[in-house]
Amino acid sequence: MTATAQRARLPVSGNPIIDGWYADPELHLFDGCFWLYPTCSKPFDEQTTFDAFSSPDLVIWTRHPRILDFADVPWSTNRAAWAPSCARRDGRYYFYFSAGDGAGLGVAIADSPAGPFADALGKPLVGQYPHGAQPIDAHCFIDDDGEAYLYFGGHRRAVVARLAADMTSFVGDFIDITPENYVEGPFMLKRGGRYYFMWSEGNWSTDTYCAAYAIADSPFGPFVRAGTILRNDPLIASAAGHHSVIALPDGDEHLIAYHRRPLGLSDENQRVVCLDRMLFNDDGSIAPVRMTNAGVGSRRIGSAGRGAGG
Ligand code: FUB
Repeated sequence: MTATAQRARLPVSGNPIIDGWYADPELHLFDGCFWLYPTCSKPFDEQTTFDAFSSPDLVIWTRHPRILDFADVPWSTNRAAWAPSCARRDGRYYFYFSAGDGAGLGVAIADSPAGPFADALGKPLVGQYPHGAQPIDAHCFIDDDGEAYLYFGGHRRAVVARLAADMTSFVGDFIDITPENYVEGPFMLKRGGRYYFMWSEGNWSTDTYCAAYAIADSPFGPFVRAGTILRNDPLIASAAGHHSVIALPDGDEHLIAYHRRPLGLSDENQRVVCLDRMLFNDDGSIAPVRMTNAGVGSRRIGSAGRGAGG
């Protein structure tokens, strides 16, 4: 029985949640539908497109192929399509993506979360290495007051800048927010008025990969490393990292989407996308995530339900 067929029989997502090699998932809830934006995990020169996935319940996922194709993004160098981030503002969808292993971060726009996305600028949104941060792994965070921020950075440096209302330019300077041990994959979650900044550490192609976090009172930090939230489990999977988190509406339940390498495999691109619960301790700290094979329970959120990025 295929993984897809097995999932269809069960009221749980199962892990991995989708078939195929994918990594760096960013999970959203738009109008009651879950949307997943991952990297196609394959050799850099073959990474020329992005796929998205949608689900009404976290169990059955529909693939939306080629929501952005580097054939339509000439400055991309047509390789290394990595780690996208999607944000909605005023009914339009903004898709931030890495191109060319340092060629730049781009932004593309669509009227639907399924795309097709069109490159907005005809050039990188970020083409330099501010404070030494490689322009990869963008994450767009929209605060409760409507202000939008773009976090990004590889090569062990993280930066953030405020996005202008057009979502395709910046207001002010890039600020170096690099926490201890930071490598790549930044993500921001706001809970209880506090800013939980998260990132990946180690080497994504080995067992050293993991994810950690810090808490601050401002989206600009300062971010002091508070602990590890996701790491290998020799009984479940290795090289777990590069995650995103959504808060489900009506409660304080959080789901973490991340990639990991199935046990017994060693090719760096053999990465699969998984979902598990992320729990907070009473003092507001994040409990280490327990990776599972079952994943999370089926959820249906009414179309009024709006989660992260909604
Ligand atoms: O998937 C390509 C790269 O691997 C990402 O940009 C990194 O964060 C790492 O997950």
